[in-house]
Amino acid sequence: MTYAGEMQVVYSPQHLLHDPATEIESSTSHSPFEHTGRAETIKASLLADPQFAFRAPSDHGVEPITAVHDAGLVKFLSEAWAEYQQVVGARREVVPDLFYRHELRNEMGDSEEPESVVARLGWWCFETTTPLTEGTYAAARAAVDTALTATDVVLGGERAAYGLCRPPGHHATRDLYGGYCFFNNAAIAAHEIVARTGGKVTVLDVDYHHGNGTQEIFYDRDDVQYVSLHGDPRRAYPYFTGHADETGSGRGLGSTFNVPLPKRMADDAYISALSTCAEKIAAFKPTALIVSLGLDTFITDPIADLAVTTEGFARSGALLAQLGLPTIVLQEGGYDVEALGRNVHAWLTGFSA
Ligand code: SP5
Ligand code: ZN
Repeated sequence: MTYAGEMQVVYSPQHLLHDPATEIESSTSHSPFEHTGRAETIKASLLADPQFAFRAPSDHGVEPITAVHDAGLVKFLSEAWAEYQQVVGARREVVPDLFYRHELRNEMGDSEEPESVVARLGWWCFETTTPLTEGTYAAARAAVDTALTATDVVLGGERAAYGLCRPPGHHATRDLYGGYCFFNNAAIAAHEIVARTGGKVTVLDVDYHHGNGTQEIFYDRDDVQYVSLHGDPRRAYPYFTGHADETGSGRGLGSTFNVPLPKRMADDAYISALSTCAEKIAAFKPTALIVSLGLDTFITDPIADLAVTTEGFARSGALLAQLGLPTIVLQEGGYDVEALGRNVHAWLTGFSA
């Protein structure tokens, strides 16, 4: 049976293979905010509604990833956990002890990628909250395949598709992983659409946190627009990017648009900011839209400070549907797990209504 407003959902149980037990954050080691239960509660919420048709991702290989990321990052993530077990000792999960910073070698020239796995962790990772577990690489590859399969669905003629990506992607840069992200699912999908169709693409990032990775990957390009609204980096992770004066460089000048938001912003003001973003998108005239859908703007999210409600998510989806673009919605953050399933459901249902 098919339903009028049916939407394809791409989901893979492979995400369960990325299962860190701890996160080092705020100078403490605690159970991770980003955990397997997040994707499982979203899955359960959408499965309960026959409007959503589930499918598994298909294998797209590594080439779409290396089109966006340094091949060295892919190689490192494929081998680091196992190598660490051999060299350092048996560990459930692996985090860097130190990070490479260019200032360590001021006036000495830049370093090459080191050989030690401990040093390579600090070469490819930028922070401490993103542990590698035994199955992290397989899960991250499946998240990319999830994004690319949702992309196939939309390039095949569907109005929209949702990729239940986990781990998320928008903090991963060309060369670095972190912020719970390994491969930048949305950026890989956006580049793939440009490569396959020659059309322009917009990535609209509504996660609470600025998508520093997506911005960095497309900063000098004029074929992919990056639009983000997020907690002001003067108070919010990732702190070093996402200010309003970051607008792109070279050919990409004007193709990046950041809207930093104040604390406790609620639905009406949020929807007004989102409308401004929709106008920017319409002016760019993309052929497709990718939404990096974070629900951590929610009023009771444990690691954020905005005040969007479930109704605000439904209104957000409805507003963006008015752009009339083929749309691929990809899961990013959202950590109030009790509410996460119904918030994703509200957003997607608002879009489809
Ligand atoms: C994909 C995504 O949403 N990544 C977010 C990564 C944020 N990680 C660090 C968050 C630090 C929050 N500190 C708030 C303390 C609340 N106890
Ligand atoms: Zn986030």
